[in-house]
Amino acid sequence: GESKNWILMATARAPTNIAVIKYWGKRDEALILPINDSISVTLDPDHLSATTTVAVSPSFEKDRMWLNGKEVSLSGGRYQNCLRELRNRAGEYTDENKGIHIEKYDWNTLHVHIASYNNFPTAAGLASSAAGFACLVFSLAKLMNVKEDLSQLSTIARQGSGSACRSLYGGFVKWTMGNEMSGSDSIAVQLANETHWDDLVIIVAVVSSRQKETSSTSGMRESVETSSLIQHRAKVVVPSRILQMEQAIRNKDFSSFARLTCADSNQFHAVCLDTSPPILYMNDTSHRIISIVERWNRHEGTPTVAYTFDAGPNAVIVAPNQKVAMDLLQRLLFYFPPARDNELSSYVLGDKK
Ligand code: 2P0
Repeated sequence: GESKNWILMATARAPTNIAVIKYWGKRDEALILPINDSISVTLDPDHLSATTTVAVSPSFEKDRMWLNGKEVSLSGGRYQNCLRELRNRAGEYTDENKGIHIEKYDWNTLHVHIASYNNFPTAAGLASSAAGFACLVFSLAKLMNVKEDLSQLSTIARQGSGSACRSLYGGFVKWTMGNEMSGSDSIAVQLANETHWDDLVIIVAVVSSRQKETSSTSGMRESVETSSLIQHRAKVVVPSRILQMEQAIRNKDFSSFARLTCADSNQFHAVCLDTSPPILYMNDTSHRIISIVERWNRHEGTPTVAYTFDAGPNAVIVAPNQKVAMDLLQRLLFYFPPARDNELSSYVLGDKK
């Protein structure tokens, strides 16, 4: 019979992304279809990224996955949906030297092994599902010889975790909510690549490494079910902000970019507070950071730094350049001296390339 003595591998790396116009709320839970468009910045892959190696061999008896060296279950619906979508699009592969020949339909019986690492401590409480699913989908697509473009792959990554669809591209990315029931037009689109506006600096200030109490998935479900503000946000506020944000990015208009970023973070957290029971992702330290940055911007007369908070207390601060980033960091270190206690440990992640 045929040799089972071969193994084929592929490796990829994908960074996480930070939303400046937030995704919060689904209209379809299974397909992960959002109730509004969102826009994000993809970070430099040297920081906060996932690296995934995937392998296939006839000797593998089932699909398996390891996350940071520990085996995790692939039985969840999201993993299964991604694997099914990729297997449906897999192509044939031949390597005559190694005696490997894989037909399209072979992918339905061949099993894969997936090993993924994050280059940041998972315990830091920083989102990892965006980088993780983007990387998983991209590396498997390479392994399985899937001949689809990134926008098609983004519809698969989206079914792993909504925000993951935005991490397939660098630079500034929009996730368009789409209209189709099938989700075929709920895709990521690159607004500008990583060379555009590359003097922006992103600082992640780790406020707490504790695991968040309400997961994004259940949090946004509860918001959709109970918040009335979320409807106004999705239908009226976000559509107008998306247009303004696209323009600010195109024109590298930092003042507008910062104003919209802060306002959208605050409205997302207002929706959380408007949820019943209320969801409190930010803590006292987060609120102090908002006050410090708001005072800083008022002192300058125009926004010169932006803050944004996701489903947890950690602050993400965007500065227009290294100089402003260093000045702001110095101010933060004055209010949160590292010697005293670990209430806040900030580190610069460099420019967003
Ligand atoms: C975002 N967040 O746009 C928003 C802002 C958190 C706050 O996307 O259920 O992990 O897997 O689609 O993508 C976090 O939610 O949720 C998120 P699922 P996801 O980045």
